[in-house]
Amino acid sequence: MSTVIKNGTIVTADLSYEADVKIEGGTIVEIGKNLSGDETLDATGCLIMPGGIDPHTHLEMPFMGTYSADDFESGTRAALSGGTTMVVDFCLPSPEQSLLDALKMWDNKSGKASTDYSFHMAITWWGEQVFNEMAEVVDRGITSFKHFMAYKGALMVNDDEMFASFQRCAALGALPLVHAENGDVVAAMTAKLLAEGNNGPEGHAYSRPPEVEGEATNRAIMLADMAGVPLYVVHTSCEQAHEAIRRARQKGMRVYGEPLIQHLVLDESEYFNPDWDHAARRVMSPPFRNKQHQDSLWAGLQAGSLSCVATDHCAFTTEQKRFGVGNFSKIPNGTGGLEDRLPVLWTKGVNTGRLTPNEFVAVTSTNIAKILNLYPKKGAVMVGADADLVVWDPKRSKTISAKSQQSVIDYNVFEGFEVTGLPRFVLSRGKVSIVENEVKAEPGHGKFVAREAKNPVNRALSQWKEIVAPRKVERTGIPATGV
Ligand code: DUC
Ligand code: ZN
Ligand code: ZN
Ligand code: ZN
Repeated sequence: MSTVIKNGTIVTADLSYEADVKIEGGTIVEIGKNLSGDETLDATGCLIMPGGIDPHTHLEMPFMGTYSADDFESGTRAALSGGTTMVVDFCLPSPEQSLLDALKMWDNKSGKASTDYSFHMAITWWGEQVFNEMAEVVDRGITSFKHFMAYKGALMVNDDEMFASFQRCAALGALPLVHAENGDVVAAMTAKLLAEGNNGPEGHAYSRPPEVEGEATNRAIMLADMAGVPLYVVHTSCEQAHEAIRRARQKGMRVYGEPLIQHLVLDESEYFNPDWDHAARRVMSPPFRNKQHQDSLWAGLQAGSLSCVATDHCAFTTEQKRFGVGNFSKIPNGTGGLEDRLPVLWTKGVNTGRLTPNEFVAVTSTNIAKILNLYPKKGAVMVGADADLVVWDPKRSKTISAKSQQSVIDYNVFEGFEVTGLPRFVLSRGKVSIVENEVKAEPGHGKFVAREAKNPVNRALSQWKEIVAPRKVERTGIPATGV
């Protein structure tokens, strides 16, 4: 059984050209003119792009006393509806839990995925067991490790632990990721705000200013450099963090920054909405910033100093958000976006002229596939690549609304956004999963994608070579001790 997508324009990260795409057995088998097959999908007026890859999701994750509401079934259905054909989710061991036990839990949860998926492993504690298990995790195709520099007393790792883990990543050829916010400062500012009676959702934003993120980003970059390992900074939301990334890249260091679609288009005024629920539904970390920070993120995507756009999809219902009435620090952190990332980025990025369609493909798919060692199986329109494709209709419009979304939560942070640019067809390894508004996602169709550990040793900023390989000094006069 073969499928041919006809009459469209192929748009990759490099170029755009008119050709048909033939698919058999879930992969692309031919690209050319006048192809025929058993089934035809008409792409007249449409662009044929690699399906989106979301490098940052939290599906059915235990967090802040509850579980994120979208699981692998509703989450990947939402992903497909918006043109995303792969997610990379965070496997999160609780402190002291074996990484391999946590992985078993994630293996079970992900069985109902409709898209292919991979995992990052979080390092939420440190010890010999974690050090040893990291090798097994890499052998299983999970080659990126996430470190929380915030969430003190829960998920946070200290600098000594993070540095040890970065060195371990370097030895294993794995990529460390950081949630970069100074958790000690956040804890201190939170306590002060609450003591002064600032307990509403706006307190969340006040407790995590851009400096908290800029400092942590810079610290993580320096530690990664000393460990000789590349670094991926998740949810880069502000100029201070972007500046640190830019500087490091200019010095030759492989540091990748990942803005979220939410931070690109929503700003801090959301937290000052008089409706408590409205503000609390937008509580996530880092918080939304002002327009200057948004401009910086867009500039980074244009100039290439920021590499990709994610969602950090971690959706909570209004009822869950209300755990934090009277104390903003108890509002579960997280927002949704899986279904909306591509249409919103297209509308606010491509339709405004900020990004070319090729840059759009780069930041939503190809760059991510390259950084996470999924390319060209994913992120490519190429013979031999998986047929994870979106046939994108740049003229189709809708108004985003919770009423018509796939996510199970009862609101949408992009409610009322008019988007132009939506999928006509979405294919997951050749399976037609979306036909405009019709969802044909098949829970269980998604497969785990193992990734290789092949990150280069990275040493660019510091002059640590001599310290890493210490030079012994022959001395003639050594004073007697204790005199
Ligand atoms: N930030 C969030 O808002 N939610 C999940 C975890 C995180 O770092
Ligand atoms: Zn985070
Ligand atoms: Zn996250
Ligand atoms: Zn299937």
